[in-house]
Amino acid sequence: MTLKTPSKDIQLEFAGKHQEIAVVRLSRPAKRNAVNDALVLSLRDIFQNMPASVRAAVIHGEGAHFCAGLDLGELQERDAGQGMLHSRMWHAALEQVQYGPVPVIAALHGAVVGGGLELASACHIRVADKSAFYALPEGSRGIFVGGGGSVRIPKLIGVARMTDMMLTGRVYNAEDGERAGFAQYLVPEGQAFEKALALAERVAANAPLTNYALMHALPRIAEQPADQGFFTEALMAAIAQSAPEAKTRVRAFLEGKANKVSKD
Ligand code: 1HE
Repeated sequence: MTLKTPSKDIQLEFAGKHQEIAVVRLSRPAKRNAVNDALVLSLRDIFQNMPASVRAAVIHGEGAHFCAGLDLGELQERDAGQGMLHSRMWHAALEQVQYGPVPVIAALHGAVVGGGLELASACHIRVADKSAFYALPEGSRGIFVGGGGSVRIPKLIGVARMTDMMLTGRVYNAEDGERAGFAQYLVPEGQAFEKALALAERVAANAPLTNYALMHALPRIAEQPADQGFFTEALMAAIAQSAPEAKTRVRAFLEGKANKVSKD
């Protein structure tokens, strides 16, 4: 099934046995999936209006690159006030990705740069293939990140690495990028989407409340002082374990009907 979206540069389809996985595709390959205003607003709308049947999402890019970042063609036309509003528009859209209804897995290949890296960093899991490379060319273009990158990217790779990338134009290849923390999975070229979809199917099979806790409670707990974090964790744990689905799943394990943890 395909849904019509406001921008022709972004597509939404559904995959999985029960159409429970949303597949969001940046679809502007001639411009390397550079993100213009219409596209960022459509991204926000897609996550805001996600059908309740969806349990996980995958974001990927059409063509040879995931995303070349902000459409620099539109940048030239903004003054300072408009620039502020524009950045806040990106924040609102990527907030919907990070704190929306379902976990989001980014399938990365080719350029993952500027706003493309900011989008990837708002996702919950990143799978990269060997063609992926990461950069923040804002540094050399005389601008700054504006899509939440200064908040989210240091959480993946640390402030020192991000500062170096922006000051020197350093580009991380796929292997170094995985080691630095950009991606959690590194797969052969051409396989990122397939791997992301397989992970989405596993994520979609979790109890929805567990996924909610991971998306909404964990990042907040991680920002809290330890004493408050422990308390919030206890609240979330109590709520999750009291859900009927948790009781059913634990009983199934005790009765030998659920999968064991296996390293294979
Ligand atoms: C673009 C953009 C773009 C490509 N805005 N038009 N981002 C950047 O600074 C990345 C700039 N892009 C690149 O470095 C390269 O394009 C790539 C490494 C991504 C791909 O290289 P390549 O050789 O495959 O493609 P290309 O020939 O450079 O580009 C193909 C076309 O896409 C070309 O347009 P054409 O009309 O001449 O065919 C490019 O101009 C166009 N294009 N990237 C506009 N970004 C919320 S704040 C976020 C801040 C930022 O993200 S700053 C942007 C950082």
